[in-house]
Amino acid sequence: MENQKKVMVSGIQPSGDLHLGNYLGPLRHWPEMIEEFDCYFFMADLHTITVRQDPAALRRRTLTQIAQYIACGLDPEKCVLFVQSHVPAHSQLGWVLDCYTMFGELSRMTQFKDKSAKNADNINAGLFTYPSLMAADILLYQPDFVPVGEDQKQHVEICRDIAERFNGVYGDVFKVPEPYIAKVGARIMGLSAPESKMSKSAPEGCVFLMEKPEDIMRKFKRAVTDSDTENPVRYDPKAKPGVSNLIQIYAAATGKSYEAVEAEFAGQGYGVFKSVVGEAVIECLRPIREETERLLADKAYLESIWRAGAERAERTAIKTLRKVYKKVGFLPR
Ligand code: ATP
Ligand code: LTN
Repeated sequence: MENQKKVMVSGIQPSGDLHLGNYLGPLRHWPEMIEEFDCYFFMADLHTITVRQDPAALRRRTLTQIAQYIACGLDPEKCVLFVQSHVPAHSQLGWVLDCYTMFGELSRMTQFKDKSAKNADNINAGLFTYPSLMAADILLYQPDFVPVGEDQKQHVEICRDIAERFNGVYGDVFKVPEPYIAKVGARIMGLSAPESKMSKSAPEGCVFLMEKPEDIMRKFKRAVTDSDTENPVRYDPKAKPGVSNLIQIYAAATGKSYEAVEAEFAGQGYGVFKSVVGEAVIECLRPIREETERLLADKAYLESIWRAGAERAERTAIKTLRKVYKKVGFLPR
């Protein structure tokens, strides 16, 4: 047991095109992990329908996301890539965990409150029980870590509570995982509204991975800064949220420290700074975009990846599901 590799699992919803926040937050770190850990990465399409979707667009984005995972460096030979809805155990365990998740704790979830405010005409039960399905996604694979951005920490915490509650009744069925949040890039803010996180729901301040270089540059040139002329390029998220966010993006895209970035632009104005950050992001994303386009032209290859991924994921998932069914007292088929 001791010598076994540690396990990681994570997913992103194909609810919009992947953006710089998704990339610099969690996704960029995943390829480093596949050498060291047993990793499961999936497209969270079941979660995506908690908000109404256009079916053709959902299919297209799921396909693009698989290509992007691979283009970002997730070698499908070295990790398991799959589509959540292809592995029924997610929904099956999700239902069981619904029965071990409390109304009160679901009501306190920040994401539920935010999304219900944004979708007031469609506050459906799936949006409410989103966290217990996410707990199922995680617990099926008995992982040690769940690499996500800062905003998902609360969901990993409720997953731990659900696992502990279940284990408290039935013994050690689930491993209780830890969130794994990178320091630089944990929360990339929007370019046009740096007080809220970069999100596809505010597209003018959001840089998408597949965007054209000239559009990316235009967004950076328009990025909100401030009127400080004394010592402009300085990391101070409270007093200078826009500038600090650009420093964070540049540091994450180039691997430089905040101090090195401040030194590099000492005495310079925002015009130069914004162009250099834009250029660094364009160069960071260029190979990903090109590789994604190449992969999307070979649908048969992508299909072979998601098929093999679903089989491998299912082999692990079904073991946990069987154990759970037995513990709760379901009659075996
Ligand atoms: P939504 O706009 O619906 O909230 P999103 O664009 O935030 O969606 P998600 O699918 O919720 O994207 O997030 C996928 C992953 O990317 C999660 O691990 C999340 O924590 C991370 N993430 C999303 N936005 C950011 C951001 N701005 N900075 C850092 N990480 C982010
Ligand atoms: N809620 C996550 C997506 C997600 C996820 C998961 C992440 C669904 N299931 C399991 C980690 C582990 C989000 O990124 N919005």
